[in-house]
Amino acid sequence: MLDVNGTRERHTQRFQQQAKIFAAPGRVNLIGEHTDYAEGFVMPAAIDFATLAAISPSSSGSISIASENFHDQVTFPLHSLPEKARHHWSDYPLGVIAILRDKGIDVPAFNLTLNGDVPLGAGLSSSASVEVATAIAVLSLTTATISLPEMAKLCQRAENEFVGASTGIMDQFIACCGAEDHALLLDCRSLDYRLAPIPPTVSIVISNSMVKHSHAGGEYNTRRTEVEEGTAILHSHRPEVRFLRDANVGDLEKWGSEMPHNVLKRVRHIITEDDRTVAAADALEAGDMKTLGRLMYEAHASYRDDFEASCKEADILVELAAKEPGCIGARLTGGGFGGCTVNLVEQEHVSGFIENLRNGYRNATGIEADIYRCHASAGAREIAG
Ligand code: GAF
Repeated sequence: MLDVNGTRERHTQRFQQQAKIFAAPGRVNLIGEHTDYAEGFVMPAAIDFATLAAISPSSSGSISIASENFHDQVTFPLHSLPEKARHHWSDYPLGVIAILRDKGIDVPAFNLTLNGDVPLGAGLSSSASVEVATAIAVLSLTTATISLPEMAKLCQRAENEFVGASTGIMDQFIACCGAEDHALLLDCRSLDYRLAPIPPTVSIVISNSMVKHSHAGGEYNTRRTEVEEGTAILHSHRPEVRFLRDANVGDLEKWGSEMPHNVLKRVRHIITEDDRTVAAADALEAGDMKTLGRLMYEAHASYRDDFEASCKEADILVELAAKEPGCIGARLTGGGFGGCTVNLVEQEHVSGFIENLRNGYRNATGIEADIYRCHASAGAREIAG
């Protein structure tokens, strides 16, 4: 439950000012993993975990950013803001400010309090929610008019150029443009999207393997490099293949043998994942939950076997979920190498599902999983008040 009143009060106590409050959600990706930077398709939903940003203008000539989660505060004069990441929680909001300024936006002095309940390091996009909450709050103090998709691109730049993680557009985009009760099919090339309603009879259950996930670790960037290596081989034969979005399974049959085996597998995951993701959106829109579930299981197998981005704990969670009555589909969600699985579960079975999954996981691994029943939520917004 987002602590809007508490965040507002603590901002007032800390800075002696009334704040405006903004929220930006975390996300769960239903399908389409590591396809965003290959200009392909993803289908995430925003969730009801979010970062709150309480902001007020300041006459001090400085910016102060307090984090309730880290029990810490940083202050810098506007004329000497950090120019690069310091491996500190404040890299994310400071990165956003650096990019806004780089874009020519006149960022005034301000006081900002950040307070989030997106589990950290769980693959639910806590970083994007911090970036987007910061962006929408800071922009409210300026005269700039920036659309939500544009804001997503600026926040992605903050993560790529300032924080130094080579991530795609998915997380920032859904944090900006998510919609209540809907998943969002995003074309990561054109940034066109369509919203697909999640039937009210279906619940999103997220199970945290408790294995920590991080983009800052080398694995995400290594996968990206492998994907680029495979793309370059296909491009040398078919110059119109600039990203794997442009490639198909036939290309792999012709030229896959020129790739190192690991590269071939990464490329195969992405090419087939794009097809699965578009098919999954069609299935969701048609109310064909059986097909959607099958595609989610296939996506997990591809993520595990071809992309090799799963971990044994996530595999156990998916295997256990698949045996449960009412489980439509399950897979590891997000950047991989730990984090959470997403499960679509028929509402009437949710309580039993959660209990059995928790017990089964404890018996198999000795780990106590955090399991969240989530709700597809709205993207970045001001909280009235
Ligand atoms: C992380 C990244 F931030 C996204 O851009 C995306 O690549 C995802 O991993 C994998 O699908 O969340």
